[in-house]
Amino acid sequence: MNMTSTAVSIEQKHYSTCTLCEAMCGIEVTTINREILSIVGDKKNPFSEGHVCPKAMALKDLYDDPDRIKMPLEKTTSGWQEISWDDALDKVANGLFEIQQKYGVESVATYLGNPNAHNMGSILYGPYFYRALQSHSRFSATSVDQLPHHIVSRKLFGHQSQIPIPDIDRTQYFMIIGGNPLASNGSIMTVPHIKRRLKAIQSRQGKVVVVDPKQSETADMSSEHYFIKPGTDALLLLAMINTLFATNKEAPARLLEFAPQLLDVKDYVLPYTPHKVATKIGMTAAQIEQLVSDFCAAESAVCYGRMGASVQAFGTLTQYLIMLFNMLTGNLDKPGGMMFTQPAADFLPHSGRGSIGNFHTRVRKLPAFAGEFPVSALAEEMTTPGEGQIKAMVIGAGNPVLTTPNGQQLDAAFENLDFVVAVDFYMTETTRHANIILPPVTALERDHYDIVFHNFAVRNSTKYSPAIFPPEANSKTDWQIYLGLAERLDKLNGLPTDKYQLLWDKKPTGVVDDMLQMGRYQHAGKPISIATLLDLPHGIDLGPLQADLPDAIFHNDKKIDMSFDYFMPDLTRVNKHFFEIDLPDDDSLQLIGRRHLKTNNSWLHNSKRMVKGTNNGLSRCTAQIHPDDAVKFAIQDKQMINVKSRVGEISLPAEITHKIMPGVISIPHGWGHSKKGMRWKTAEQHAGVSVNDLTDEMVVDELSGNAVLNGVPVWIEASV
Ligand SMILES: Nc1nc2c(c(=O)[nH]1)N[C@H]1C(S)=C(S)[C@@H](COP(=O)(O)OP(=O)(O)OC[C@H]3O[C@@H](n4cnc5c(=O)[nH]c(N)nc54)[C@H](O)[C@@H]3O)O[C@H]1N2
Ligand SMILES: Nc1nc2c(c(=O)[nH]1)N[C@H]1C(S)=C(S)[C@@H](COP(=O)(O)OP(=O)(O)OC[C@H]3O[C@@H](n4cnc5c(=O)[nH]c(N)nc54)[C@H](O)[C@@H]3O)O[C@H]1N2
Ligand code: SF4
Ligand SMILES: [Mo]
Repeated sequence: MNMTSTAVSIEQKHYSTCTLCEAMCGIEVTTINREILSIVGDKKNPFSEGHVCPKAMALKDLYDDPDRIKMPLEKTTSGWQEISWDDALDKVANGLFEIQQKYGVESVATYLGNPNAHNMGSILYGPYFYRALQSHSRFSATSVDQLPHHIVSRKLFGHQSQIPIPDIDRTQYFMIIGGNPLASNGSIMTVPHIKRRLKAIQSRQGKVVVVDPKQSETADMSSEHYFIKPGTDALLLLAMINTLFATNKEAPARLLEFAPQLLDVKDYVLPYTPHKVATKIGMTAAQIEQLVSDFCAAESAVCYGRMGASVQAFGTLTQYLIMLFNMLTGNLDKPGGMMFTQPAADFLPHSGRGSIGNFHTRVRKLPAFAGEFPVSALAEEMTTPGEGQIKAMVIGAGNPVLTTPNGQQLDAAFENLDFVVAVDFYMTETTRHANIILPPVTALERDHYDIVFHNFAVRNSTKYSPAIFPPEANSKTDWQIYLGLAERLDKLNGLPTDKYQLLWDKKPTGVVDDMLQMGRYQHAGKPISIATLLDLPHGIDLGPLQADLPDAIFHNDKKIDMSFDYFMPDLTRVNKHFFEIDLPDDDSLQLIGRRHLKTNNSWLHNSKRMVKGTNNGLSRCTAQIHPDDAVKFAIQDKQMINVKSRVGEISLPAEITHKIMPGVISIPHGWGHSKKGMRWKTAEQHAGVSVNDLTDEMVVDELSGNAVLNGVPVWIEASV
């Protein structure tokens, strides 16, 4: 395409994929020259069939955003200065190298944020950079999120990413514990048009059952909703499994062949009768028994747990018990149950299976998983002197000041560092600490294949989306930034750099092409390749999920490793927490999180389209409390309240609603754009406050080191 100003303007349609959440919606993007005119759902996309949510248009807003950084910036005594890419990459590589020379390799740490998972360039070429850095000081958003799922899959099935997915289109009973897919559009369950699919379950006489301390949007449309006290899901699952055995409903069917010790679970769950746990969790014994009975009576059923179930004090045990419950009822690897996907480009054989606890953090001795430390330990690793202290950080696509526990502390800890680099196109609460910002292009300007999310999809499918614009002079993608830094670092370290030319030439797309051609699917008699997908721009449907045991198991003996020795000792902690310590009957509330359809963690608030709209005259950043608690603490609707925790205090408007369980308070994350020195004007006008100024970095799920963002004790009072 001729891009000069004298060129004739031609309107073009491109078929691409939205990368904002996990749903992988196909989009039709209409452009003229380098302008995006519109983004609508791609009706011919066989996977998403035209569905998009309001966020799809945010891709245009990101692309057009005048606040977006397009050239590298260096912080100088006279403010931020634009510098050339070569200069910036040289300065970053030299800066990191010098710190490592002075303080050792571990003194340079990295934090990877959520958007990396949606970015094939970062996934495939980012690792060359981490290897070149040679530092074990690695952190990511995994430990404020899905870490428990990885550990459970690593242990049971032998690979951290071999996570089974609800077979939503064929199930007759869908139990959702701590997920709100109507707002999140699904997570570890790539599923466009969730609402239609949940309704379809109900119209085929199936049930959608939600267990959540909030009557969420998903609970609103469910067949049944049960309130549960935050952080008590492990007890519910223990009692559900107890009931299975007590009523002789365990029916593992063919799974015993792959998990011969499965029925030994019985001994561990004996003490946890529904009567014993009922008041602790806020449900009745009869309700628990009925849930189990209904689940077992359904032709197919699946129990699925997400954020609310994972990012809490017993998140890892909860996810493990969820998997056991699915197995004991014969619903793993069965249509309508939890199933493994069969991706076309399978990265699992080419990626680390996930090492557990090989090393520990320096200060608090929290375990690493898959080479990453829990992010709850990041600030103390920056501020505690001694060998291995973090002196420099590279932040890639993350905003941990707003998204990780005790954000204020982390914000202050950044001031201690000698050198900070951010790979990001916004100047955020976190990236404002950088010495140099390296801004990549936005999603639609780079080639895209969903390496991760095709693996978690509710149907097998494949699709490749080339960048909708040719690269602009002076623009770089994430992978070009990472590879440029890796090559420079290897050179500085005196290591051979011959491999790089091959990598530059191959590009991440070439790697995906290899994976596709090595894969299990053919199209028109030939292995699927990038060329096939370029000819079929809407993608290819590869059918429903297939039974995949024992092939899906990565352990050498092709058996599911029950790993009782690893998970069950955590029952001691459960007993202590719930049954041995008399909790003082204080006035604390339990803090939980929530998402809104028009947010994406911390970074879509600079789109006017995403922040506009009213919530009864309130911003979206409110504290939802039950009317009983409003009376107890003399709080009026919309009144400003102070919310305090061990680590901090925030003030925000109260929103009084019956939709929240008494004793619980719900505050969304990703807000709090009121610090000095950011450059996102719209976000700053809709600042809100950061709930992670309340969450506590010292309280973790001890089995995994995962943060506890749900079930945090807080105290409230009306602001004076
Ligand atoms: N209290 C509470 N806290 C939470 C949660 C919660 O439920 N409650 N949820 C947690 C969860 S699940 C997650 S995943 C984390 C997310 O936590 P983070 O990943 O730390 O934060 P994000 O807000 O996703 O920030 C993403 C950053 O990446 C930048 N970015 C976007 N696209 C790209 C790109 O293509 N390349 C590059 N280089 N940068 C890009 C954005 O500008 C933004 O600055 O938050 C967690 N925090
Ligand atoms: N619109 C939008 N979509 C998103 C995101 C976003 O920020 N905005 N973020 C994306 C990311 S990074 C992720 S990880 C996914 C997350 O997707 P989901 O896992 O669906 O997360 P949430 O929407 O936060 O829903 C969590 C639910 O758990 C409930 N809950 C809280 N504590 C507990 C508890 O102790 N027990 C139980 N049973 N329930 C509890 C909450 O009330 C809430 O309804 O969403 C993704 N999609
Ligand atoms: S549901 Fe997710 S993938 Fe689909 S349009 Fe919305 S943000 Fe994009
Ligand atoms: Mo997440």
